[in-house]
Amino acid sequence: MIEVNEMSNIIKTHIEYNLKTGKLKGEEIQKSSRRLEDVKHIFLNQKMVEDMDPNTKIYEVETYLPVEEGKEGGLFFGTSYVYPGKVDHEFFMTKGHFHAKKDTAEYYWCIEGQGVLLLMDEEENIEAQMLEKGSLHYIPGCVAHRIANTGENMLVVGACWPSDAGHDYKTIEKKGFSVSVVEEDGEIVIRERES
Ligand code: PAN
Ligand code: ZN
Repeated sequence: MIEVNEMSNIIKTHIEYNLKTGKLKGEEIQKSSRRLEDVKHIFLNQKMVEDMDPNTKIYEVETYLPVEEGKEGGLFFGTSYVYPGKVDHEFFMTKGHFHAKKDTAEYYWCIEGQGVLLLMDEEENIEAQMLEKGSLHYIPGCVAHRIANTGENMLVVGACWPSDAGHDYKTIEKKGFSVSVVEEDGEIVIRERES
């Protein structure tokens, strides 16, 4: 291998991205986790939620935010890990959101696992895309997005989005998604929500 001359101005970046696992490493990487008690309202069967351990892990996110949140022209990067599991028939999933600056897009790609990406526009039209290792997903602006883990192992999804996009969780908290990702007779089904 050709060695890098120490006097050259080639620098190493201080962020590592594991291409196999999606893991981000480095001092600037932020981590957050969502347990059942943090996201309990997203699930249909609230009675079942009450019977489960509130500490059940639902998902974790690692983010690299190299510029200030809200700055125009920058990009953010992240890896989301959704645990396998269900509340009643409904698969574990992320809260989901529109971007606060509505017309901002995002890329998702599936690193590991199996799942469904739910996309919902402002008229509540739904598109469900299959997440499987290597799948790439372009999420247009003004479209809410949520991922559900329909497999038996961790679902790992990478993301890249504009640093001025922000997150609007309130609209989804109030209206919800118009469909759920559920298991029915051993099959994965996109079901209209009644409530
Ligand atoms: C992702 C999501 C991440 C967690 O990085 O923020 O998957 O989902 P919630 O934000 O819905 O809890 C993204 O879409 N950023 O814009
Ligand atoms: Zn987003």
